[in-house]
Amino acid sequence: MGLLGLVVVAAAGGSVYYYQFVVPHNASCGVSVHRLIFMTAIIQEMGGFNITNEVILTSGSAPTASGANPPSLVGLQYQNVTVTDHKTIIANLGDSVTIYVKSINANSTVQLSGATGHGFELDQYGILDTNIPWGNWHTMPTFTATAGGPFRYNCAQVCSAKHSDMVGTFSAGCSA
Ligand SMILES: [Cu+2]
Repeated sequence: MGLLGLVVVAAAGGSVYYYQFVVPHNASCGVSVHRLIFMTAIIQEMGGFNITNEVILTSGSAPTASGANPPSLVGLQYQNVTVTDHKTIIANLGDSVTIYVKSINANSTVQLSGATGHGFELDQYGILDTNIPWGNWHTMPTFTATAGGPFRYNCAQVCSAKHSDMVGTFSAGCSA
C-alpha cells in the first residue's frame, strides 16, 4: 500500500495548484539494524534446520565463520534477540541480515552416504551454498530485507529421503 500525499506547489494569482504524488511501498520500518542469525542443519529426520540464536549488531561489522569455529562475537557490541520460532527467520524491512549455518553430521544410516554436508539456499536473495561440509560453519552473503515474503529457504544438498522437506521461511515485517 502506498502513501498518498498532497502538496501545494504553487499559489499565485488567486489560483492554487496541487501536486499529487504516490510514495512507493516503504521498504523499511524506522531504524534498520543488522541481524546475525545462527542456525544448524541436520537431516530432516532429526529436525532439519534449527535457528539457535540471533543477535542485533549495535556496532562493528559481521564476523566471518571459519571451518569448525563459529563466528566470533568477541569485541563486537550486540544485543540478544529471543528466538521463538526456530524455523522462521524474521527481520524488519530494511534490515541487513547475515545468516550463519553449521552443518551437522547425523552419523545415521538415514543420512545418504554420498552426502558431504548440507547446503543453504534462499532464492529470494540469491543465496546458494551447495556444500557446507560436516562440522563446518559457513557465512552466507549479507543481504537487505526488501520484501516481506514469506520466502522459502531450503537445504541445497541431497542429504536424506526427506531432503525436500528440509526447509524454512524468511519473513520481513515491521515488528521484529
Ligand atoms: Cu540437507
